Amino acid sequence: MQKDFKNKVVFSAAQPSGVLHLGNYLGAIKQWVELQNKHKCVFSIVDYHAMTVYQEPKKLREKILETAMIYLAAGINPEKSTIFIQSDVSEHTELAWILNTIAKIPELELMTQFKDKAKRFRSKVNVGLFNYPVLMAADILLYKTDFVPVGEDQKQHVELARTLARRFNNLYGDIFVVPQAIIRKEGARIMGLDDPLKKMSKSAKSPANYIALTDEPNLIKEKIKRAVTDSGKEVIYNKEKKPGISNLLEIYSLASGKTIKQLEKEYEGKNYGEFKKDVGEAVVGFLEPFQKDLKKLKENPDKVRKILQSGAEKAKLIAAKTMQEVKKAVGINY
Ligand code: ATP
Ligand code: LTN
Repeated sequence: MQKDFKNKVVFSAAQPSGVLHLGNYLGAIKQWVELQNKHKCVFSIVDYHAMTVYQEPKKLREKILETAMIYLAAGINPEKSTIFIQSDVSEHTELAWILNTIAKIPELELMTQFKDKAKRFRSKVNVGLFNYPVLMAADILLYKTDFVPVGEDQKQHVELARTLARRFNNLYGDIFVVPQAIIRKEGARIMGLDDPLKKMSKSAKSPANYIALTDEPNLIKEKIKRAVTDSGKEVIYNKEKKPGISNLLEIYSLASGKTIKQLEKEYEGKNYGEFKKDVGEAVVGFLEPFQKDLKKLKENPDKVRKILQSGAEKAKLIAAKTMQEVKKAVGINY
C-alpha cells in the first residue's frame, strides 16, 4: 500500500433486510461517519446480499430507500462520501462471477455466517447464501479498497476478500489492493438484549433482541428495562461472568461518551433497576437527533433517490475502470 494515510479508500455496506439496529449503528455506521472526514469513502446498500434470504419484493423496495435514509440521518454526507445501491452498479455481480472462478468450495464452507444461517433457515438455503462472501469480496475489491470498517462478525468475510485479492494478483497480475478490516474495540459486537451470548441481529426471531433505530423512545426504554441481566447486584464489566450487564455498559458508554470505568464508578452501590433506567435514557438521547433527521428525510424520498442516482454514477466510474482492467488481465477482452 503506497498511498499516504490520508487518502485511503474506505468501503462498507449494510443489507436492506429487516430493521437496522443499534448494533449496526455502533459497530459499523458510527465509524463510517468518522472516517469520511479523512478518507475517500464509498458506502453501499447491498440489496443483492439481502436477497440471499427471501425478501418480500414490496418490502425490499421500501427497505432499500429506508437504509439509504438511515445512512444519511446517521451523518453520512453525500458531498463527502459516495452512497449507492449495489444493484445499480452491475460490475458487482460481474466481478463476483470472475472471483467465483478462483474461490474454493471448502473455503466458503468454513464461513461462520453461512453455517449459522444455513442452520436457522435450513429449508431456505440457496446457492446465493453460500456464495455471499464472494459477492462481498467483489464489492470491496472493485473500489481498490484499503479499509473496510465492519463489526466483528464480518472479519472472516474480509479475510476471504484478502485471500481472493492475493490469489487473483498472483494468477493474473497486480490489479487489486489487499484490503484491511477496521474493527473497533468497543461496539464491534453488541449482544442481543434477550440473549447476551448471541449478537444483536436483524434476523433475530423476537424484536426484544434488538433496539431498532426506528423504535419509539418508550419502546427503547421498555426493551432495555427487560433486557436479560445476570445474577448478582453489581454493575461491573466482566464479559464472561456478567455478559448482560457488560453489554449494557458497552452500549451506555458508546451512547454517552463516558468510559466504562467512569460508569462502573458512578453505579457503585446502585442497583440494576436504576442502571437500566439510565441506559434507556442515554440511548433515547443518543438516537434523538438521528430519529429527527430520519423523519425529515422520510418526507422527502425524492431527494434521497437523487442522492442514490448520483452516487451510483460516481461508483460506476470507478467500478467500470477496475472491471476493464480485470477483463484485460484475465484475457476476455479483445
Ligand atoms: P444479520 O444480523 O441478519 O446477519 P447484520 O445486521 O449482520 O444482519 P448488516 O446489516 O449487513 O447485517 O450489517 C451491517 C454492519 O453492522 C456490518 O458491518 C456488521 O458487522 C455490523 N453489525 C451487525 N450486527 C452487529 C452487532 N450485533 N454488533 C456490532 N456490529 C454489528
Ligand atoms: N456482509 C455484510 C454486508 C456487506 C459488506 C460488503 C460489508 C456486503 N458487502 C462489503 C463490508 C464490505 C454484513 O454486514 N452482513
